[in-house]
Amino acid sequence: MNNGGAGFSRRAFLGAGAAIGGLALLAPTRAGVARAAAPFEPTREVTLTAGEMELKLLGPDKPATRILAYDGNPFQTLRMPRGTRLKATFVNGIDEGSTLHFHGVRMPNEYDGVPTLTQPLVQPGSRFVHLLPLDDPGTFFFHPHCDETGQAGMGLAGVLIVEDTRDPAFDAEHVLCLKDWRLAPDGSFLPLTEPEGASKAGTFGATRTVNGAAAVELKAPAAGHVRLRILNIDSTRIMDIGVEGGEAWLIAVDGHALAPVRLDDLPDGIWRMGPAQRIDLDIRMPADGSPVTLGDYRAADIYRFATLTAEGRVGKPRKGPLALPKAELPKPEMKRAARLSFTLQQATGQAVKEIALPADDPLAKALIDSLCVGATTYWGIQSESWPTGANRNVPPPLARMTTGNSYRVEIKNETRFPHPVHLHGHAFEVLSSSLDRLPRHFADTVLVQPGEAVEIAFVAAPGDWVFHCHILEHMETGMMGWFRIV
Ligand SMILES: [Cu+2]
Repeated sequence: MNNGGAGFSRRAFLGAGAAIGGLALLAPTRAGVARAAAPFEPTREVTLTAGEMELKLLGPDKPATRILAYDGNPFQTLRMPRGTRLKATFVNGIDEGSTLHFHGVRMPNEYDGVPTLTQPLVQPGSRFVHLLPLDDPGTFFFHPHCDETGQAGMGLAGVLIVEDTRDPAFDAEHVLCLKDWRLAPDGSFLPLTEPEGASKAGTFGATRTVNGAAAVELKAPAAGHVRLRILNIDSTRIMDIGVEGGEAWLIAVDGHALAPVRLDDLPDGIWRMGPAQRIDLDIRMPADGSPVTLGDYRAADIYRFATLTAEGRVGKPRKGPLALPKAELPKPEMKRAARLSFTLQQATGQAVKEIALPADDPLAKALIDSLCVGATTYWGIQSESWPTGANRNVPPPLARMTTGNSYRVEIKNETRFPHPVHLHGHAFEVLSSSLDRLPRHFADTVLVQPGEAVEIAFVAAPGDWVFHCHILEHMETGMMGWFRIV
């Protein structure tokens, strides 16, 4: 498999059985704190097998591309009701190690899918069982958490929709997965990462798609309300999502409901979405049957990816917005919250420390040879970098926190590039932005612009949770740390 030109073969890990065995022994005790007292009784079981398949990304009469997908479906989409107890078995059918991470889902730490920190790498032909209580409704997704630039870059991702029977009835609903691809004219992949990109804004694809096509045409009744679940599953690209021709409201961010915001009332009339971020929109179709278009307005050359065409007409038009039920998430206690601050940094030579865990920490021993690491360090958080290249020492946690306590965390971006910052295992409240551009909302990933400081707050859940940039090349070249919550 193409490992994206990162100059580092993940196959080297195949010989690391001893270290992985050691970690497997550690896992039950390390994760014990997160285990719920009640036995987990699955109400739904799925198997997700990662493998290769062909998809015509360049066009119907052009050569096909061998992409990666779960169960032979590009962006395999699962739907299940809120309250589901999901047993998801990940089967690794590709030829390098992988794991499965359910992005944005609050869960016991042991099922979080971060190799070395929460579980061993799943070797080719092996499997790992995730037991997930799906108590939060919303639009989530899942993807590997090792060699993400390579595996997710080649398409390995799926959608998890947790439905809520209390939601208002929409007249139509569509899911839109936005991702670009780095393809040569013969359909093969170009290198998925290059130093010029990894050290700056990222290595961009030139073939832009929505649900694997250049654009889609969707149906909705005139005067009806359409729910659009839009996912940015690109490795790199930040998108400015805008709507023309109909009224549009932002009704959820990263799956979590917020008080509806008219898109036109946001700065520039767009919602800026970094990799891994999702939004739900309520779009009211024009009564006269005219179409609505959706686009990414970030570049002068607008990418119009979807057209909503009227088909039929609703009997009783409803005004908007159709708000979702209020998100039921742990509410941080602002008065008692401890304050922390982390700075996103560009790593220049010695600027990033190489500090290891204490040698007697059992985790440190288990990490050797089993990390999914990039080739070079370009980035850091608070003067620490996730291991890259020959440095296999995981830094100490960025913070040690106490389960159930509230934390108010400032994220400052001192670099010249935007970073979508993701915290595993939590839904945090985005409180404020120094650029004053964000409404207050819950999220699992927040985009922090150059020079911006964003403040988030959350109630700490037990476990070792990574905190990282979701521009995959930034993550793999150092911009990842972790919180230890006990
Ligand atoms: Cu970044």
